[in-house]
This record gives sequence, structure tokens and C-alpha cells, in this order.
Amino acid sequence: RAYRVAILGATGLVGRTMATILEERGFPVSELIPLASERSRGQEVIFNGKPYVTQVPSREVFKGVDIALFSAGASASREWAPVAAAEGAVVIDNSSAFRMDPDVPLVVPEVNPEALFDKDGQPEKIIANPNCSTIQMVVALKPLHDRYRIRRVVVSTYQSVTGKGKAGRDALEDELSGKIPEKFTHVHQIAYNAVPHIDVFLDNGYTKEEMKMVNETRKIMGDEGLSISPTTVRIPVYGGHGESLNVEFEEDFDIDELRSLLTSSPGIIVQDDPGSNLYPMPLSSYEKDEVFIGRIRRDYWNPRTLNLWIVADNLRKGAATNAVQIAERLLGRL
Ligand code: 11C
Repeated sequence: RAYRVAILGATGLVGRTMATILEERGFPVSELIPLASERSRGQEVIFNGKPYVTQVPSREVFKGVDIALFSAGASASREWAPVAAAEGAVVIDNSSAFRMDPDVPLVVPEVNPEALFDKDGQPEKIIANPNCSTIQMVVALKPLHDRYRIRRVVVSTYQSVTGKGKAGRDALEDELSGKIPEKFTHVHQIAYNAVPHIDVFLDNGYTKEEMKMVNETRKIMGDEGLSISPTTVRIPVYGGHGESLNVEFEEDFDIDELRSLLTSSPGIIVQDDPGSNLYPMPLSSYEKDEVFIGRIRRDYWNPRTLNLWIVADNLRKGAATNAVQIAERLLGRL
């Protein structure tokens, strides 16, 4: 059977990538229903070679929708997810609106696919898609935690401007071409710069982006005791987010065994050959669906501790691909 799939936020960078990925993966779509705000009404989304005209969301348009992929920000999700779910759709929501709601599963299919279904085996009505910087980190941490028990993670991110959507990408292009705006999209000039400030600061001195990495990781990994210490930084690149991790384990590890464990884990491609200058980079992960891992090495000072470098396309595995992979897990269960 084929499914009626709505995309809310269909004209944004993530929304358009969702349509591309549904098409690339041959997801069985009988009808695509692109939705966006009044500002984008009438814009077209091309799917399987056909143009689909964007409509504004309403209760009516969700009638008969099987799967609704949302990526239009938290307030649109708060307004429309309950409506779409009441009309019978399963909502896969890429915003932060429901991620920490104890009744809503927060899912990365390689890590906790079992959370997608209730105790009767039925899909939950609203499923949250995690933040991009969380997704790529948990794909890497899951096999390591299962085998060696993680005690603490120190992570620094190098995040693409596309994390802030089209506006974030345009800001970099404008600044590089010499247009300096009255108000910077990335708080400060991002061209030729690195800004250790993503989303707003909280009272504890961390940013909201950093606390997403803490709280979402604990929820997805099902371990509230995990200690994660992040610093998130915006850098002037496209293509993907990079993350440098220092991971301390309870157990000893053999580095060759650990490397094979990562190599054989789902969703991961190990690119780690310093002799031939091979390691993951944003440009080489661009438009790929996997999480790339390299620079795998034991901490020089602490033997139970590992350093590694992780890169993934933030619009794909960090957002759209993860959402479509969730939808794929629901096939045959709707
Ligand atoms: C960024 N990680 O790079 C953010 C974008 O909670 O889904 C995604 C925000 C989110 O700015």
C-alpha cells in the first residue's frame, strides 16, 4: 500500500530535503501534501518529477493523511501536531516542541526503534525527531555504551550555518560577498569566524543547543546518569556538523575491537586512515545519509578514554533522513 504523506514546512531547507529523501528511498507515497505558512502559499515542491503546490495547514488538509512530517518550528508543531494526530495521522516532528515530553518517544532508529510503538504494538501518534547535533552523536555512542558503558562525554561541535535554515546559509553568503547586515543572523559575523553560541543562553551558563545535547541524549539512550559536557560552536561551513568527542568508559577497551565495533554498527561509516589523510569532513559528508567517524584514538593520558571525530549532514541524518527512517519503520504498521 502507498501512503498520503504531508510535509509541514515543505519549502524550508529541511522540508525540501524530506521530499528529496522520500523520493530517493522510494518511500511508497500515494499523494504528497506540502504545507507551509501563508508566506509560502502557492510555492511548488517537486516530487518524483511532478510539481505539488503548497497549501496552508488546516484541520481539513490533515483528513486522510497517514504520515505528517513536521519541520516548521516548535510553535507550528504545538498548534498542528495535535490536530493532525486527532485526524488519524502519525506525526513525526522535527521541532523541539515535544522532545522532552515523557509521553512522546524521541527516536533515532539505530538506537531506540522500540520506542516508536505502544505496548499494543501500535505506532505512537506523535514521534519526536531529535536535534541534529544529538542524532549524529547518539548513533556513534550507542554501540560504545552497550559494550563499554560510557561514564562521561566531553563534546565540542563545529556546526554548519544550515542549522539555522535558509536564513543561516544566506547570512554567510551575504557576509562573504561584503554585505554586512544591521543585525547578524548568527549573533556575530559568521564569515571568517567561529561563534560559540547556538540558540539562547540558559541560567546554568550553557546554551539551549548544549542542553538539548545533554537531555535528548539521556532520553534516547535511556540513561539519565550519562554525564555529557557540550560546547556548541557555529562555523562558516555548509554540508554538515562536526563533533569532537572525548569519551570516558567504565570498562577497558581494545582499540582495534572498538574500531571494528563502530565499523559494523548500523548507520556508521568509519573513515579513519591518517596515513592517507582520510577523516570525515563536512564537504565529504554533504548529501550523505550516514554518520562518518574518524580520528579514532585512545586518550593520551587516560587509558579508558577515547577521542573521536564525527561528521554528518545535518539536513539529512540530522533531520530529514532520520525522520524518513522513522516513517520507514512504521510501514505495514499504520
Ligand atoms: C542548529 N541544531 O544547528 C540547530 C538546528 O532543535 O532541531 C536544529 C534545532 C532543533 O542551529
